[in-house]
Amino acid sequence: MNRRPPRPITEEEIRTYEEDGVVRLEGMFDEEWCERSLAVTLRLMASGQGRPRVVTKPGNPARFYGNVYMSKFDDTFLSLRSESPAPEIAATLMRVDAVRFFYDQLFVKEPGAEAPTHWHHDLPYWPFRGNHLISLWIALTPVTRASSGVEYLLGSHRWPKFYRPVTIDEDPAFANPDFEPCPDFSLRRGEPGLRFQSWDLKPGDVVCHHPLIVHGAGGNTSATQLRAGVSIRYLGSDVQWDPRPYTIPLGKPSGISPGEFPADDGLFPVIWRRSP
Ligand SMILES: O=C(O)CCC(=O)C(=O)O
Repeated sequence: MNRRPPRPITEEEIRTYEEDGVVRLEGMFDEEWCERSLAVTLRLMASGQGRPRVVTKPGNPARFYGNVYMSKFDDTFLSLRSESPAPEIAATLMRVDAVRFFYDQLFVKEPGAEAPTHWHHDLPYWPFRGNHLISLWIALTPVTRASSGVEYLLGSHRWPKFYRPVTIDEDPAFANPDFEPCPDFSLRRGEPGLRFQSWDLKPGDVVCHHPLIVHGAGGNTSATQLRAGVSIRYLGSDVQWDPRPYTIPLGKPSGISPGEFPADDGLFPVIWRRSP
């Protein structure tokens, strides 16, 4: 299994990430990473282990399945977060010399699963402020728009917006009434200024996105193709602890006050440093 990106990330790719809020990098994770991670994913879906969230629509058993913190109990996901190319890619795109792990999350849509991924951006779910939070959505299966490829609104990470979080199962524990609901941008295609982007992906491709880029996805309209991705989230250096209500319950970083960098090596371990 490859530990480093198979080629250097280019300055142009870093600038694309900065300007658009998202960049797709092809072929970053080898077949063994994808096969092993997918095998564990299927086992978790069958066993119910972890903190699954599952959404189906009436009369259709096909699931939109999510899980979080798999690396806390599974060795494959532990190595994927720490010993794969992922942390180096994160550090390079954020232009930082070290990254801390935040959490990992599975997003799987079985063939025919109708539930959409509601349009949202990620930062309102998290007890942080800052720019150095990045998600690497690693494709474990082939992905197309038809099989629910995630769509991104390019440049939306610079909008002056902070939309109300909405989980896949619309958990009210996240529905912060202080924030406006995120519009359903799929109804606004063709509107000037909205630049939609999604990619067909092969296993091992990765889409890296900024915490404020607005994104969403339709259901999986393929009758045969499972769509599975794992999002690994990392922190860089400008992040500030911002314990707002309605954010994910992480525990409190020890000895950290609001506004400070969350330097808690237990909760957010440093897992990658640039070699001198
Ligand atoms: O895979 C999906 O449907 C959603 C992914 C997502 O929202 C994320 O990675 O932040």
